[in-house]
Amino acid sequence: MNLIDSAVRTEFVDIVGSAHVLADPDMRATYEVDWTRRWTGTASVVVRPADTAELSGVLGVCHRQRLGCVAQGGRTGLVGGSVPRDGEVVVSLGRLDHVGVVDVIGGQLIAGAGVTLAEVHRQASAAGWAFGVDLAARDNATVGGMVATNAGGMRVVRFGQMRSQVIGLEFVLADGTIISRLEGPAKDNAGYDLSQLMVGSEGTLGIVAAARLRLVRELPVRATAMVGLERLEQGIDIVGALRRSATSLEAAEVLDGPTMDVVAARLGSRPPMEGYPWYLIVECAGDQDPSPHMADALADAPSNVSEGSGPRGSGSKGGTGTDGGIDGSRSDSAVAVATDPAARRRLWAFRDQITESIAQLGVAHKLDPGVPLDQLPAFTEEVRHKVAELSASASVHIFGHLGEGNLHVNVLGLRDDDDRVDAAVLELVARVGGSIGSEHGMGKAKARWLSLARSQGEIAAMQSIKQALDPRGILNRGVIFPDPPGSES
Ligand code: 2HG
Ligand code: ZN
Repeated sequence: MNLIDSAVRTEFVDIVGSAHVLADPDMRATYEVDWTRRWTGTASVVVRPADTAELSGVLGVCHRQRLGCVAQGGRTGLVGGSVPRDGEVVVSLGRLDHVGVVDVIGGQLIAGAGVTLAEVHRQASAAGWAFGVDLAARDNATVGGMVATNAGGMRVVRFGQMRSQVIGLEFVLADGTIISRLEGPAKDNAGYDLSQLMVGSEGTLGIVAAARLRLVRELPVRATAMVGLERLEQGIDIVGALRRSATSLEAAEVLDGPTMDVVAARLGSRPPMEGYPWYLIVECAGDQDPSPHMADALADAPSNVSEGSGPRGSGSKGGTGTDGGIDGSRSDSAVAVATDPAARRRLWAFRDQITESIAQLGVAHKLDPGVPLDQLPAFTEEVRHKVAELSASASVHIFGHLGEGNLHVNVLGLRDDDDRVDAAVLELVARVGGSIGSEHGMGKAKARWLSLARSQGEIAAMQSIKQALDPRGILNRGVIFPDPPGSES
């Protein structure tokens, strides 16, 4: 528990101004809970620096005073990595929201830690470029948090995770030292790449102030398909075939039947086909309409493929989704393809709205395993079986990024502090050689299971790095590494 006396508070006020040092419980409240409502705690104070120099000053005070601190962006990380536990200083990065001019020749953009993903997309697109990472949380997730967690999302299959978009960072070490790699040539191998070390470090090694991001070429024509699957294996085959044959596979997402049901209920609209245990959403892009290239791969779908069908999956030849309507009776086809933007958006709504739809039903336990593709179908069965065995009241929703074998397991109906299901699923993941933190990282939610995922040698090396960069252990205590026995935050 940090004790912040008035002298320390005055130091913060001198750096960021009194309007940006929030000590009043009402003012702190929104910073003390994350998007899921599962992760909450108490901050001694919330400090809101406006730029890198102020951030450095704030960390300098925390370091001198040995005050635990938590960096915070959009609070959409889902594993409790951005909220305080017990009296930490919350360093909110929302005011670092400057976006630089797009480098239209080099295809780059510099964005402050507090810039939302949606804003990065807007700026890139206005300059004739695109950004390679997209998430359903795009309106809230911010650049700093996305870098710190190596965010993935729905286009990893094409462009990789946040790590692949980072050319360089400006960040601040625990003692206030500023490291700036926002300028200079994009290709630079003079020693360790400290920017990349920060990516995925979950705020435990330093705090990101700004990022120099790589942009990608926007392919102008897109086709989105939803496919009803009798078995998950069919989806894996389709994605494999699309990878081999289609011009550019940009997304390969999957959701199970229970998840589709809750999303459809929230949207108040029916998907183009119903009654399947799994639904696949794939998107390809190209300079020309990619849907003809998709047809062969989609032929592996369980029922007839209606090449060029409208989004009802009506089987009509020729038009590619220009009728725009996907509300209506159950399609006689397992495939619906859409090419016009409105129809594509309606298909994507069934994916984009998943997390919100589940949150409406309660506070979910969220896991994000990555499992080798050949093990994935059996793994999902085992997960359902395990959950049913451990809790009669629990319901399971499985969805996620089929391209990477990264599925989200959301379990509703469990007490917040009952982690038997979490433990069982993570042990299962480890047994099949998967990742227990495939996308969201470890946060506080999974720290206690780190040894399932990393060898003793790896953990020791990670701890040496932590010790070197944050010798007083002030940054994001309890995240990634479990607390040593008997310690306090
Ligand atoms: C997604 O893929 C996000 O939509 C959120 O990673 C996953 O809500 C979740 O568990
Ligand atoms: Zn995800």
